[in-house]
Amino acid sequence: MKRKVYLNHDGGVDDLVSLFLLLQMEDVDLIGVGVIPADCYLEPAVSASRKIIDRFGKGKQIEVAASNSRGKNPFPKEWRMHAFVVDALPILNEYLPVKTKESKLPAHKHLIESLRNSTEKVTLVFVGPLTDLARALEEAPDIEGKIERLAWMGGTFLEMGNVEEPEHDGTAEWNAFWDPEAVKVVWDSNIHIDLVALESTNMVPLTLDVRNRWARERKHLGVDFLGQCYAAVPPLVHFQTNSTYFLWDVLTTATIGKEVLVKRKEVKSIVHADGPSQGKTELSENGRAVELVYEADRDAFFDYITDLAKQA
Ligand code: AGV
Ligand code: CA
Repeated sequence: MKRKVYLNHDGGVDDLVSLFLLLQMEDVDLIGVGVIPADCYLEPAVSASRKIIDRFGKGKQIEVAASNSRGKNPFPKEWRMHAFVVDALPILNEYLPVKTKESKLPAHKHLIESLRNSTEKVTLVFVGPLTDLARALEEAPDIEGKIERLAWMGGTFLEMGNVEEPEHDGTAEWNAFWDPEAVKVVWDSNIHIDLVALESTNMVPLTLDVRNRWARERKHLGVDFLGQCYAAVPPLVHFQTNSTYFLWDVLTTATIGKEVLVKRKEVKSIVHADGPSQGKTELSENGRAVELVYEADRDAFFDYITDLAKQA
């Protein structure tokens, strides 16, 4: 039987590639998509999402809902620009006008409606901040019973996160930092959480050998699409910088299609909601239990997503 999945993303290159890959997974039934303007600008991210469903969604009718959520700590503008590049790729603009519909509802209400209308429990995949889920839970606590589990790209228990901003101590991961309060709300629920944290995503940087592989195999339309998307962002070459790109969200998505790619263990954690460590997830005996994804099989992961792309 197919698993029902709802995706909420924030328009980065790896967010949009995650949508593309979910559409290729045979045992996944994607029931809806929400787009939040965190690490992106909203219009190109919504537009690119609709075009990806048109082109690579195998005829499925899936609505895209724009979020009206706002965060506490804004993403750098240069990163938010990436969605414009993907939206403009010729591969997504060959068959205009766009057919996939935009929902009339804002993303958090679209999530509530999608869960209430589903006869089966739904797996949530969140690859940006948790704001829309937190708002949905506050507005409609009944939806908790419809959630199978949440796979979230976010958080870390490493000494260093990936936030380099004034007034912050660097211990947080960006999706948690954008809206730390939302993480707290979700932590206070009873939802089962798979936390795809920096521990595992650090093992899947974008490197030149990966890029070159996608170039060699570009005769497959879907592999060409991967290569075109990842041309927009900087790979790891000599050393890691603040801009170095990892396949954070794509690893999160891949765990839905192929669980054996990663290792998990249960940990207990709290979240810092404010102050210089805001967004930091910290191990604590008094914390709530989450399933930490702490390791990834790099080669098997890249083989898996490249093979999936060949099915497009
Ligand atoms: O913290 C990782 C999250 C993921 O959801 N995002 C990017 C992924 O979509 C924020 C982010 C951290 N570092 C970045 C990010 C970078 N160097 N470029 C763009 N986004
Ligand atoms: Ca993201």
